[in-house]
Amino acid sequence: VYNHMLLPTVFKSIEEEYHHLKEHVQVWDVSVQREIEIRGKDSSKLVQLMTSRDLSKTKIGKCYYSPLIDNKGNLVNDPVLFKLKENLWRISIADSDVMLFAKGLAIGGSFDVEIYESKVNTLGIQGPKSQKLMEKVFGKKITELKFFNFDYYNFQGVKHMVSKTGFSKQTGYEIHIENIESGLKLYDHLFDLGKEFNVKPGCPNIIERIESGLLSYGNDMDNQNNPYECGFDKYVNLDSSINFLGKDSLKKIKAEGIKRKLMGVKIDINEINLTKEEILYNEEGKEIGFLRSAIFSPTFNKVIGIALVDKPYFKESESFKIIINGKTSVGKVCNLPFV
Ligand code: THG
Repeated sequence: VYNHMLLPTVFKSIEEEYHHLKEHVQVWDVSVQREIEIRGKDSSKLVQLMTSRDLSKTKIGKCYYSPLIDNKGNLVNDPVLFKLKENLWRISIADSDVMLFAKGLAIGGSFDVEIYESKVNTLGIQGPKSQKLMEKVFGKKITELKFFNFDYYNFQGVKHMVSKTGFSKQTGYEIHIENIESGLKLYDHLFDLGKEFNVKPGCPNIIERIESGLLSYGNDMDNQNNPYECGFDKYVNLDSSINFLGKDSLKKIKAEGIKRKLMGVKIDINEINLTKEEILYNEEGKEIGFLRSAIFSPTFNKVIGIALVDKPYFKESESFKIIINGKTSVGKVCNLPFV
């Protein structure tokens, strides 16, 4: 369950789909990435208030991965922002209720804005052959679209917003469908034209996303974590004159230095079924962190994962012990991404 909707996590097998995603192209229904629109005179002021990323030089047609922060400096969400017009933003959210947070701020601060969940449903086209497929569907012009940009492309007389974004590092696009009728035709068309590229239905793949270091809000981090603990340093702009919630808290956190950090881990076992956060121990049996996501990686031939690791253990090659199903195994901390 993601944003009160169902998101598929696997069709046949996670490993089979992992290999397919890295070689071919997949079509993902990622409409759970609800898109919250903020429109009106104060829209830019409100969106800036919610994120630590400096939006003062943002441009229409560009996308911005931006941590949303509360007054304590903790993460509320980590959406992709789309600047549609000077006074119109779309916030493509991870799994938490951003619309209500935004409305609360807008009401409390008497902002002149309208906030609503748009009727956009997003299709992900991910994999190394995604550009070939998109070119066949939308024409040559789409090959000029750059990473984290969006534009509008014609399909059978209907314009669709397409961004070069997505929750994989295998290159890909997202089609932000507003016209459902055309969207359904487009869906079938993608599978018809995609035959020569071995297109398959898919969904965010946990092996690929962990290897690529794509973090998942609600799994790897949540409202107990600040952006520095998540390695989002480049999305925190404390030195400019922008005004956002938690700015003072983040200045303090930065000055004091973080006490824990999300890191990659490699564990010498061949399978894992993570149902709770498992503790990491050092040689002396001291708790040094906990595992938040994990899966067997056929590429590393061991279990890989993302763990919140305490200072001073959050460094490459630090070894730890972990007890899975009553059996003690060993592992090593590593930097993200894995590949
Ligand atoms: N697509 C869209 N919305 C989303 C997601 C998505 N909302 C929720 C969730 N996924 C947000 N998580 C991420 C995480 C990383 C990236 C995108 C969404 C990503 N990051 C770039 C990188 O790591 O190279 C950074 C881009 C930048 O510098 O701005 O791609 O998948 N629509």
